[in-house]
Amino acid sequence: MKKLVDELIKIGVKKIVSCPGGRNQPLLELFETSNDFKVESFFDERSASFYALGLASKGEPVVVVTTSGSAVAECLPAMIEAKYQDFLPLIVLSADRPRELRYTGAPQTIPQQNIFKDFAESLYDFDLNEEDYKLNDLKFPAHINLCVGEPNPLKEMSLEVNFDQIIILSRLKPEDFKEVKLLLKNYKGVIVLEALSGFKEADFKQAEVIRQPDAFFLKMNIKSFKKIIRIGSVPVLKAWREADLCSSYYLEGYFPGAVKAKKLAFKELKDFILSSITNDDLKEIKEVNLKVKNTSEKLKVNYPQSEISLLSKLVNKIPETASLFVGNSLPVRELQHTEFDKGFKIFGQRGVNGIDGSLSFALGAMSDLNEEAWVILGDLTCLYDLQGFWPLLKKRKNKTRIVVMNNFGGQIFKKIFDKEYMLNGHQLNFKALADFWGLDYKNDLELNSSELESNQVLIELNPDNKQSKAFWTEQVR
Ligand SMILES: Cc1ncc(C[n+]2csc(CCOP(=O)(O)OP(=O)(O)O)c2C)c(N)n1
Repeated sequence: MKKLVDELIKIGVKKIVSCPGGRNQPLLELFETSNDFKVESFFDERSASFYALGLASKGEPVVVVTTSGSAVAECLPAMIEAKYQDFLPLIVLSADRPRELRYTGAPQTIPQQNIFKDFAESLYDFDLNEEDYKLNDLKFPAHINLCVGEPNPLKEMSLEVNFDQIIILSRLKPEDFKEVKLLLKNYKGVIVLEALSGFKEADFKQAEVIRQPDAFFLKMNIKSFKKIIRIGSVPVLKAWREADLCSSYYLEGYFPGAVKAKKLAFKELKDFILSSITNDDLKEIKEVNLKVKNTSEKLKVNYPQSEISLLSKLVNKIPETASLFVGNSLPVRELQHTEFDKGFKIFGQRGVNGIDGSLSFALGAMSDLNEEAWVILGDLTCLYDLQGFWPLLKKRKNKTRIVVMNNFGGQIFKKIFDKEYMLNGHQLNFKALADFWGLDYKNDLELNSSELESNQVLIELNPDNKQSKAFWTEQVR
């Protein structure tokens, strides 16, 4: 990777516009620790690439560095403008998942190597393990796609297979909801119940239901299960990515791009599940599950201002009849820890896990409802879609509550990498934004329902980042 950076120095790159994400962190580390570059950080790839284009219009090549998925796609308009403004020297450098994951349905993996093919004059597709990073015949604008692996802590764990099967139940299309509920009503095995599934624990009285899978699978290797049956769309749970796709089964219609996992039509899934009712002794699983639950209940008391505690209190206030959208990245993960047992109509944006367009998606998905619509977003996710409030100018039938979990930057990356340059930290608050769009503003969770009378409210929550960190650290201990 260092060789690629040297190539960039050779062609005269001095300015880097960085858009942090999980995948491009090793690249950003190289740019940040080099004295050869001036690095400016953005969270919105569309603005970042136009900013880079403005810099490039002065003549020197400028690189915008993105993570994978829709983040790369957000650079398309600037790439188009670069070409049609007489080939301005813009370079989009995108990090990609390892090549072997292409076309496997792995999360945040889209075929992005040719995404600018009609507009970039040079396209390169490198793999981290390749020696040769030569930018031969470079013409502008250019796209360099770089496949980067990511460390996999679960690979270190023992590979003993102790249990037969586990079901991961995530978000379903409305037309499949009832049938799946019926199918699993008397199931006696283990079900991971994702928060976005919209099911309640009480829907599966016979099963051992895991509600906090991220914590659970840190204590138990997902590879202890011989078969992993995925019902619904891409799980939020990270560990399922570690599972061997050859042992994975999924319901037809939900796993775009998968080639190795085994597809089952609903009828086959039904036969498969009913014929393989597991005889596993679930004692160990029950113990781990209980331990995870008890720990998180204790932590909610000990750290009342942590994000998970605030989210738990919030979810308790939301009427069961409401619809709920939960954004990436921490909010949706944290919802998995709140153990709410309400059958919300629930939405997320987990196709490629983008933080772009979330508010707009949410308001579209929840338009024309009679019941309350709740939207929970991280601060950068909200800022990414500032104009997404637009539909609220027209009178909507339902009450809309937009909750911003303002932890002052992309704290997900502080949690994973503990590097300031990944954070896009800020001191902004959202009161002025509420005023601008004519929404009521609250920033206290001790709201009583009369305070939530008005039709459209923006609620800003400011968690204590130290408490949030302590919660996570102790939860996974
Ligand atoms: C379009 C797009 N660009 C970049 C990313 C990488 N990314 C994932 S989470 C995140 C930060 C989110 O910050 P915030 O909304 O404040 O939520 P929190 O850090 O609290 O999870 C970013 C930039 C992404 N998922 N989608």
